[in-house]
Amino acid sequence: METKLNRIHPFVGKYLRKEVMPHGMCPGCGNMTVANALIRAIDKKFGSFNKFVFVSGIGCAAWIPSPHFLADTVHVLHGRAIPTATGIKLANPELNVIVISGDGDLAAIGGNHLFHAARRNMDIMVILVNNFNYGMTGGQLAPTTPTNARTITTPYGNIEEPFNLAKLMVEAGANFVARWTIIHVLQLEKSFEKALDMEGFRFIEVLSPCTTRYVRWNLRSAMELLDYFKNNSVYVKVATEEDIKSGKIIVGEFISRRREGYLSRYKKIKENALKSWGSLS
Ligand SMILES: Cc1ncc(C[n+]2csc(CCOP(=O)(O)OP(=O)(O)O)c2C)c(N)n1
Repeated sequence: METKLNRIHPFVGKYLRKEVMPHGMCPGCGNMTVANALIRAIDKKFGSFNKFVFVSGIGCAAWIPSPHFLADTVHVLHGRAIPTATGIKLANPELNVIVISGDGDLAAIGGNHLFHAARRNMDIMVILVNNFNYGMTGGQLAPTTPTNARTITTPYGNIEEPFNLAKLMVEAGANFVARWTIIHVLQLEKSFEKALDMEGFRFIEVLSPCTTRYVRWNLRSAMELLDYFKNNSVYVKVATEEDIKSGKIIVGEFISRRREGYLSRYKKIKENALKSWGSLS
């Protein structure tokens, strides 16, 4: 039946489940902007979710694919999206495996998995939605919370330094690393397109407003954060040392390289071992 929702967006019913539309994200949240950019990239390159698996942990960002995507999705234990995605990719290398989750899920409880998947150059794509706090559970401090920012667990300001995740992923060994904010929708879509074509570990960080938690503790409105993103984002290619030190948000591609992915190396090692030993049992 033709419903009002079908008419509103052609993705509903093809890529997004009708039953969960309109979605339950807070007004002003960036999560569905990320979903939109990703679906547009996949639609352009593949035309469907066929052969895609989306894996997420726990948190609001983890809800982007599950329950919203009309696709094969796996919603796993908090922090364990990357090992699950790794297992899926190793079991069936033909699948495109994409992890979508939050900064808390992927860089706090799941931090170890993130760094090692990048080091292995595991053939998965990871989209980390960084809203600077644990949104779902009430806005607690995360490893990405800016210094001095207020959260429910740091009401007088955060003492710690946040991780620079994009930089860390480059150092750890990822093939592709980009960072955008949710106002850079077209650039984000282009980065998704590019990453979809590559092997190895691909990491895309998206800075996004958590309107009900982080924004409420630190700013007057989500618009103020969007303005901040707009006025303080500097493309990585033109960023100077002064920009980095001045607290600007460095956006753009951090790295794009063609190091051999884990699966290709695994295949070669297996073939060589079989040649030498005849059988691996
Ligand atoms: C083992 C375990 N510890 C803690 C929790 C509680 N918990 C649920 S979501 C979450 C943090 C999510 O933060 P983030 O990944 O940044 O997602 P957001 O909600 O901000 O999008 C926590 C601590 C849990 N579900 N399981």
